[in-house]
Amino acid sequence: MRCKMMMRCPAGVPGGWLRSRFLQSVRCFAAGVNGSYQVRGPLAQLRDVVDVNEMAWPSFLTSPRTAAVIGAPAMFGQPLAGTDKSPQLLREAGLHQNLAALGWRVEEMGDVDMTGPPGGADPAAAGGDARHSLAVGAGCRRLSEAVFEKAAEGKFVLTLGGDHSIALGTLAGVLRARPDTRVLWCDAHADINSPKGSPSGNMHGMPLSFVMGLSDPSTVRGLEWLCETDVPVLRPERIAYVGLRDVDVYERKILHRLKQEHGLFASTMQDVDRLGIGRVMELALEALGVTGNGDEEKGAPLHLSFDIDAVDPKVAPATGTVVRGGLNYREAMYVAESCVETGRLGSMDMVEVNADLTEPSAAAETVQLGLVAVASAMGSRIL
Ligand SMILES: [Mn+2]
Repeated sequence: MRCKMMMRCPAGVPGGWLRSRFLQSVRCFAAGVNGSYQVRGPLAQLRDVVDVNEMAWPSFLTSPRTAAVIGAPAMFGQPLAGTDKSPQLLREAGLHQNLAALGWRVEEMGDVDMTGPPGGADPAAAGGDARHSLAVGAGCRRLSEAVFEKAAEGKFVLTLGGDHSIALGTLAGVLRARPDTRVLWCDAHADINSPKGSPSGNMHGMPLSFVMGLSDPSTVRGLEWLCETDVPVLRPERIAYVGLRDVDVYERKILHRLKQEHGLFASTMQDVDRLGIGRVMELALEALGVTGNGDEEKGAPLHLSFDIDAVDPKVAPATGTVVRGGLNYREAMYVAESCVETGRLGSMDMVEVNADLTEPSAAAETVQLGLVAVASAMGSRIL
């Protein structure tokens, strides 16, 4: 041992004794685990701990805990091509592996056909009040069936958009299977336009108007099915907004009325500024009646509709309707984490990722953000 040569004994200390103590500790360190790493008492029991991370999951999810992954490659709810590619991009970036690592059995359902009825051009595409309503309606009808089936089987339903018009299908399906469902809408936009009130006619800004019965689906070509199935209307007190910062004139009027008269919870980025995301989420989940009290038998199911444009464009640049001043990275994760911590989360949409709109590296970052937000909502924890 080289350290032996470097030993200098202070005056009065027997050199041989000190040397032997020193060498003993060096040997002990080099050997790694030996007698001095023995712990006794309660600490010793920790050596047998393999999983300290088990969360409370809703009782309506069956065992073994299974995630049904449904692709909804929709692009007709808005004018930019590219949203149709994101289900595949999210899968290729490692979605299944992430979910498996979190303890989920993954049931991949593939992509639902989100195109219009066969037979040529969609008449509503020309600039009607609800653009491409035949395609959006037909796709969402198929999607609602797929979501209903998997939710009714007791699976966690994860739907990968697509633009946000797909929420018309996911909410119709999940509400039919779990009628008490509450909805956390994380978005820069309110998506509650009526066809007449919408400045653009893009249906990704309208899903809530139909699901909440504020617009009559029977008057829109392609959406008639929504009146014919036994889908309960989503009541205003059962939806909470987080992340709002770009609201159209008609939407503002509707939101004011719904807030004042019907108990709708609509928080904006200003609320996040003032209260912090922690308090905003506490208030949102309280308003929905899904506070995390740890009692999984109590409380209603929760659905998280996560529009990637809720996140600031610096963090999530690859999306179609970017608005500055959004949630930062941690705030976005916090939204997802606090939803799953209620023990009531049973379904989620991840929408509006459009990798065609930016440089590849920025697109990959946005896809990655979507992936991490999904993992956070499905049980990924820092500790
Ligand atoms: Mn949206």
